[in-house]
Amino acid sequence: MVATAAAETKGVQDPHARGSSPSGANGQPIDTVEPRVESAGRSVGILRPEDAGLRPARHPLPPLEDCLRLYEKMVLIRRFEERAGEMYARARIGGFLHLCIGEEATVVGTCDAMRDSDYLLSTYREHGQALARGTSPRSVMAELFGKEAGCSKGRGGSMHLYDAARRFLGGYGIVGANLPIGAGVALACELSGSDDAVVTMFGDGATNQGTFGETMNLAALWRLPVVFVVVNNQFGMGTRIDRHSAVLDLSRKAEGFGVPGRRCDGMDVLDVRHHIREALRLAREERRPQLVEAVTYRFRGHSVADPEVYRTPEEVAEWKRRDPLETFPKRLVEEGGVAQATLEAIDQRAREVVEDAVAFAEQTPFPPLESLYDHVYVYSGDVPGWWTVDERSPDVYPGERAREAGALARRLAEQGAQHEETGPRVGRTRRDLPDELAPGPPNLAPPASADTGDASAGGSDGH
Ligand SMILES: Cc1ncc(C[n+]2csc(CCOP(=O)(O)OP(=O)(O)O)c2C)c(N)n1
Ligand SMILES: [Mg+2]
Repeated sequence: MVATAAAETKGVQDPHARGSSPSGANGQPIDTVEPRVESAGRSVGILRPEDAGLRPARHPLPPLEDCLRLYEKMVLIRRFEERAGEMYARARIGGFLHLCIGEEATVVGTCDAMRDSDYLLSTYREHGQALARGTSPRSVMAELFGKEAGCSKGRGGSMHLYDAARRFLGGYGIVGANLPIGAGVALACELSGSDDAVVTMFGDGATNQGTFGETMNLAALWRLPVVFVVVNNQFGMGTRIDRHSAVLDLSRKAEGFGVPGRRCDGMDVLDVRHHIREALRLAREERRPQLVEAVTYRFRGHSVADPEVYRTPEEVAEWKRRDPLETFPKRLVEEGGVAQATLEAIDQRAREVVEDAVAFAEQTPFPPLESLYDHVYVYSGDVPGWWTVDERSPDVYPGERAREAGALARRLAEQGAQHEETGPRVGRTRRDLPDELAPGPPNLAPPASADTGDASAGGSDGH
């Protein structure tokens, strides 16, 4: 049943095109609730690609050079993230760590369809995007370790990778936050008269955010050169898609705002690349923003701290049978005549690159204490100091000026550095500051806990 509904979306009408009607694809009314798939006696959303109307795609293999590049990137991401997970368990990496293991075909297929001059924005699950765009594994691993040599100078960590040179604009911890920013970058592309385009990737959960509709509306209205990629791994933390979204066919979710969509097999790197290419062509050449839903699955938990009580091992095993790191190389051997030894050498090389990245991240230094406020902007009021943004002044005060402030700034820096050990656990605000700097009653309200539906996942602050 779901397969039928999804198959119909293949021919989704572009609302910009003449003769389109307010009804859905092929003139059919849009159902807000689709039939559920039953699994093990439970009602669930999409469970297998087949249920989403996706048959194992039969795109012919591209030239060998392309095939090996795609495989190499997917393997690098897989090996990188496996090692990152180990490093997190050994407390070499702090904060949160969200792995995209299982989703590599979606990441690599998307990035491979882009030009180097296009812009990419992602979520907190973005190590793969940085690596696929060409950011060095050393600087990504160093960032995870919080080191100065990291691609965000150790300030961002896992969730805030950034590489302006490769036009990778982050890494966003707030669900749905990158949608309007991506549209803004696309508007800048438009206003500057370039033919650069923007790809904004986000999760199935993010399609429920207000920013989703707001962004789709403006993107369609202003005909922005942007492609929205919904990485539908079928869960928002511990909440399955059929418990968080009334519309299960996410490729249609932006239709009412004027952004047509298409669905692809997120476990097939060639299918993803094919659809993103076409979507980018429409966005770039015809100024018609597009949405692409990639149906995929994450093999690991939401973050590394996830007991995964919301799904069964059988379900995970079922999806692992479609692991792109298994199915794609199998095709390369069986249909492309690639020698197994060639693939093994690529894998071995990826392992070595990752080992080198870990060794580099281990030995490279943390940012020096006196640089604590460099590259940091804080809105005034929350944290007092010269390095804040002050709404009463037209100027933005960059962190570098903290040094000019002398001894007091130094005292603040030292207190900040020691805060983990000496500060109160609750609130993490101004309690500890010297009286002369305390800006009024502290806000000690405990952070709101995230609603994770039927099971908890991730860390205490919602990640
Ligand atoms: C605005 C906002 N609300 C809630 C959270 C807590 N949170 C972090 S990740 C997440 C799930 C998002 O799921 P999805 O968009 O499907 O992305 P995925 O993690 O599956 O890649 C939630 C609710 C947040 N970071 N930001
Ligand atoms: Mg998700």
